[in-house]
Amino acid sequence: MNRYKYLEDTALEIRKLTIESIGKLGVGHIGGCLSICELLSVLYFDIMNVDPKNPKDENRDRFVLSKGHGGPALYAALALKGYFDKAMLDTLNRPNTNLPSHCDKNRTTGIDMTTGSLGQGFSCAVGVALGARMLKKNFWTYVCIGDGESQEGQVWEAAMLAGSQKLDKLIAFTDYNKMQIDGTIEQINGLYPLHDKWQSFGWHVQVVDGHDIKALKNAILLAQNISSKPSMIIMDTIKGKGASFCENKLSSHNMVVTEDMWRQAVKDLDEMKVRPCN
Ligand SMILES: Cc1ncc(C[n+]2csc(CCOP(=O)(O)OP(=O)(O)O)c2C)c(N)n1
Ligand SMILES: [Mg+2]
Repeated sequence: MNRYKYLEDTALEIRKLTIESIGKLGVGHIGGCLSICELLSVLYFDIMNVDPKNPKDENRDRFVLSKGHGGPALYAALALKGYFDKAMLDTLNRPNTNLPSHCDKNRTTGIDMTTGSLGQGFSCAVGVALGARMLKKNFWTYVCIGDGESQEGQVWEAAMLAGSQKLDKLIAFTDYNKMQIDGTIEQINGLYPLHDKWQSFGWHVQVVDGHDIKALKNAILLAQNISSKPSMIIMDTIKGKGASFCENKLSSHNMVVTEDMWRQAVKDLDEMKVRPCN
C-alpha cells in the first residue's frame, strides 16, 4: 500500500478510536486531541525509532506530548502501535485506570513524560534532548505544544536554552489550532508573529498544514537535516478536526460527548473511508 495512504488511514483510525474512547467516557478534551491525529500517525508509524515490545529501550526516540490533555489521542496511537490492548482505551480516565486524562509516564506503557501542567512538558523535552547529548546518545526528542500553551513563560525559557545549546536533535511542533479554553488565541493573547519569535530564539522554523501527512513528513525530514539548531514545525490545524459536532468550535475544548454524537461521528468518518487530509 502507498505509504501516505497507510499513514492517512492510520490517522483516521487514531481519530475514530479517540472519539470512541472519549465518547464512551462521556466527556473530554476532544478538540485538542483531534487536531494532532496526523502528527501522531506520522511520528509513531513512520518517523520514530520505537519498539512497543521494548518500550524502555534507552536508545529509543522520545515523544513528549506537552499539551498533556491530548492524552486520549496519544493512547489511541499507542494502542494501535501495539503498546497495549485496544480494549484498554475503554478504561480512559475511570477509577484505577492506566489511561488518565493527562499523560502519566508512571502509569502508561509508551508514555515518555508526565504532562498536563502546560509549559512543563516542553521544558522536560529540552532537558531530555540535553541529557541525550551529555550521554552521547543518538536518539531524537520530539515534543508537541499547544498554541495556548505557548503563552506560558516557561516555554520561552526552555526555547531560549534549546536555541543557545543548539539542540539539533530536538524537533518541536506547535499545534496551531487558533483556540484555547476561553476563546481564540488572538482574542486572549495573540502569538503573531509566531514564526519570527521562534526564529529569534535560535530555532529553525517551518509552517505546514498539520493535517497533510506528506507535508508533515517532509517537514520532519528537513528538520532532521538542520544542524546546530533545534527545529520548530508550526502545524496549521483545526481544533476538533473530523467530527462535525466539534470541528472548529470553541466548545470542543473539554466537552460532553453523548453516545449519539460519538457514534454518528465515527459513522461519518467510516463512510468517507479515506478522509482527504487537507
Ligand atoms: C499551567 C496550566 N495552566 C492552566 C491549565 C489548564 N488548561 C488546560 S488546557 C488549557 C488550554 C490550552 O490551550 P491550547 O494549548 O491551545 O490547547 P489545545 O487547543 O491544543 O487543546 C488550559 C488553560 C493547565 N493545564 N496548566
Ligand atoms: Mg489551541
